[in-house]
Amino acid sequence: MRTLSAFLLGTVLVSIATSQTLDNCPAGLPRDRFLQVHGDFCFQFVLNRLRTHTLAKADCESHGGTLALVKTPDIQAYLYKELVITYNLHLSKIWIGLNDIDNENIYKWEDGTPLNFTAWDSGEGPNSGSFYHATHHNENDCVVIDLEYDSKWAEFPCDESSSFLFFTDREEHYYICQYKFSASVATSTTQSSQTTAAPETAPPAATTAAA
Ligand SMILES: [Ca+2]
Repeated sequence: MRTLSAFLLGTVLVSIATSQTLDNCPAGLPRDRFLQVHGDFCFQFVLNRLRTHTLAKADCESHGGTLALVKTPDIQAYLYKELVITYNLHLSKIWIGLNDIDNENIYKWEDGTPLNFTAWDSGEGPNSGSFYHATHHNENDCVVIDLEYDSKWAEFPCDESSSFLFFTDREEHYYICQYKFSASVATSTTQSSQTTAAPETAPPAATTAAA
């Protein structure tokens, strides 16, 4: 019985912890199955609209985040698992927060940190030595994880790709935003939990109107 009680208590504590960390994601994001917590970050899988890298990056930044920073094998594996198993995508290309816009062939993460871990597909990346990279690297400055190739990384134009003659195509893909936990939200959550010990009542109308 003691073991069962400990198990139930543990389950409740884990549930509370999970709930609190989701609460610490930016307030403006929809709380749905596309918002997840992994490690110390919130990840928002934007899989219902296609955007250029420039617009995808701006969307993440509008909520205080960046495109996903895939700095470790753990995050690479996590994103791959969620995209393929949870969201059932298999051929899509997904923007991440890696580019060589500032210095050609010197890739860095959107938060300014240099590249250590990499998962380039064969023939992709500055050190691939491929003919494709040698002939296309100037126009390819942004990076996707390519589910068609086991989630390996590939270089693409950030906004438009050349097509026939003088025509161009907009380079639009799904994307993943990454957010640090919000300290202000964490503080307000703590305060809120301290003040809700009393029976719940509706907030005074005057307070709502003043806000
Ligand atoms: Ca480039």
